[in-house]
Amino acid sequence: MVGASSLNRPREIERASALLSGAGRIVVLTGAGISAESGVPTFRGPGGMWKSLRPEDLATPEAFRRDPALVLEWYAWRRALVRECSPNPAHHALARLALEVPGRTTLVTQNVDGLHHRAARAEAGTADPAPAFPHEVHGAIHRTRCSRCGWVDEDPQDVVAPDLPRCPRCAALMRPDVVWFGEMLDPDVLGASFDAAEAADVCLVVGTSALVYPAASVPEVTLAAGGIVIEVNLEPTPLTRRAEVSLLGEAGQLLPALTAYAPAPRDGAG
Ligand code: BJW
Ligand code: ZN
Repeated sequence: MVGASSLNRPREIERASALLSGAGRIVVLTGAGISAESGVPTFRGPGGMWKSLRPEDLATPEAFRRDPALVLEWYAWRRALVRECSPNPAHHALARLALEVPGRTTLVTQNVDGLHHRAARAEAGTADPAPAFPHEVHGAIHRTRCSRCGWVDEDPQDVVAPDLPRCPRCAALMRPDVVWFGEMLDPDVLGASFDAAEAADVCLVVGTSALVYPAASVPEVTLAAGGIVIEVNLEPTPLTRRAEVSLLGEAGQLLPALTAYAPAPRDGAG
């Protein structure tokens, strides 16, 4: 397996593009890096949120029990930040890829920012372009859910302490509808993601440090089933040595180039 350097990038882009164009099925796993060019901070690496903040203070159920106001304020800040951001060319390229042959490409994202959804609606010109909506394995920041009964609020108000938001059904505290460390992922969402990974000839992995499990297993499932991995990242990750092609660079530049080919509809897709 050959990792590309920035020196051989043009040929490697061509090779990756040919592999994508020839694939019967594709699964795409995205992480925070795909939204970095939209202005959404990543978690790890230079400028990442975990450089100045501790995940155990903000992204665990224990942190929420200990200091719900602190956790809710952090999420309110992030929700406001995301509202001001827009999908970038990488989100748009993936939306087009998923829409061009319905059923061929499955998007799986660890991101909670909703930018894939916004790109999908813009590319499709409809409110519900289902094939281009990703499986959001870590939830969605714009929703809240009851910490006790699970009731979901699709359009919550940002409530500032001391009036913390409470469930209209059982009065327990509402929390972000995201997956924190130590919590289980939704088995249906994770199962659908692994099914797509297993069926895929190519797993395209974009902008993730590939450190957080079980999401990081998505490319591993494709590899175990005999498929290949194409990786797009600013820097090498633990996955890089197992990638057929590793492209080092910005997702917003590389993805439009990678996906700009005429796809051949394949038997069995759809
Ligand atoms: C660019 C770019 C540009 C920048 N272009 N690229 C197996 C082994 C070891 C540990 C575990 C394991 N299984 C489970 C665990 C524990 C834990 C885990 O994985 N820990 C590891 C960190 C060690 N996992 C869990 O706890 C999960 N739950 C679970 O396993 O339940 C079962 C269980 C329960 C109890 C006991 C035992 C088992 C849940 C994980 C939930 C993660 N939650 C978060 C927060 C979500 C909500 C929120 O956003 O607030 O999810 S943490 C954070 O990390 C967030 C992300 O989705 C996730 C992944 O981060 P991501 O997307 O990879 O971002 P970065 O910042 O790490 O990387 C960005 C990358 O982009 C970098 O590589 C850059 O180079 C690149 N980049 N700009 C291209 N322009
Ligand atoms: Zn409730």
